[in-house]
Amino acid sequence: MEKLIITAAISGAEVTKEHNPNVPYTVDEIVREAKSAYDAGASIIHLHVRNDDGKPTQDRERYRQCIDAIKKQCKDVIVQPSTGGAVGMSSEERLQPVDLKPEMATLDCGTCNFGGDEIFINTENMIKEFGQKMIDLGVKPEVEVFDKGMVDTAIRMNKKGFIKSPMHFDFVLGVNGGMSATPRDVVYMVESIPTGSTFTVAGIGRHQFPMATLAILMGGHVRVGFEDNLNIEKGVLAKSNGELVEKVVRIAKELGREIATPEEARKILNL
Ligand code: KMH
Ligand code: ZN
Repeated sequence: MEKLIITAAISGAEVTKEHNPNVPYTVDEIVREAKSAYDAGASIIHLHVRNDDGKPTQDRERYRQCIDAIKKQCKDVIVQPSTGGAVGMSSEERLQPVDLKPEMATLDCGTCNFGGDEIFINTENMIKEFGQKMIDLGVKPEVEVFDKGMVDTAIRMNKKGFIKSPMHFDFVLGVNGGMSATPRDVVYMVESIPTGSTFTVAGIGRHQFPMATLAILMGGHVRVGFEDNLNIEKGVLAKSNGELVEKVVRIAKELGREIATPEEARKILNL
């Protein structure tokens, strides 16, 4: 089996210090969390940035500042900015970090409910615009899908030339409004992606470690981090993103799966 790529989604846009005081807002806090994850074995940092008061922003310069600061501490890490941003942001706002030509960025392939009255909007034209911009700037998309219809949309976008092959998917499972997080869901998703694709599984909340374990067993890759889950175990807040990554590394070792370095991750993902 290929080595395991661990992505740490260190910050997100929805979680706050009220949920877990270790959620990072400032540049220094973002770097602290990225370094803890990298030192523990993460090869990719999935990044959302904030203003110092915690408000999510997609500001290009704030991303530049954070990425430069992360790269100083974690030299070879792959930084993958979000183009999802936070619910309600415009396309223009969300696309800003792609101008920095990161190695990767997320490309969300459909609209879904996001709990309460929230709707995370990704129309077909938006997906085309985001996909084309990533092709133009040489950025590899991580195709984020919250249900099976989004896999089908990505495949259509791939056929129309808006996403290049081989595609790399992130199955985000367990969002209120998206697909549930059971072994059956993961098998269905894996069987639905084109041959030659790679995939990561991100389980939300209590689903994080069961989904990670399943992905490890099935030859996929794993995303953990505060964006998706704040607890190291039931009722116990994680002290850092590094602690969440360490737990995945322990599970992977027990199951005989080696951890990919950033260089190895680049080869597996064709970066
Ligand atoms: N914050 C969510 C609305 C992404 O990073 O591409 C969207 C999100 C997806 O987190
Ligand atoms: Zn995200």
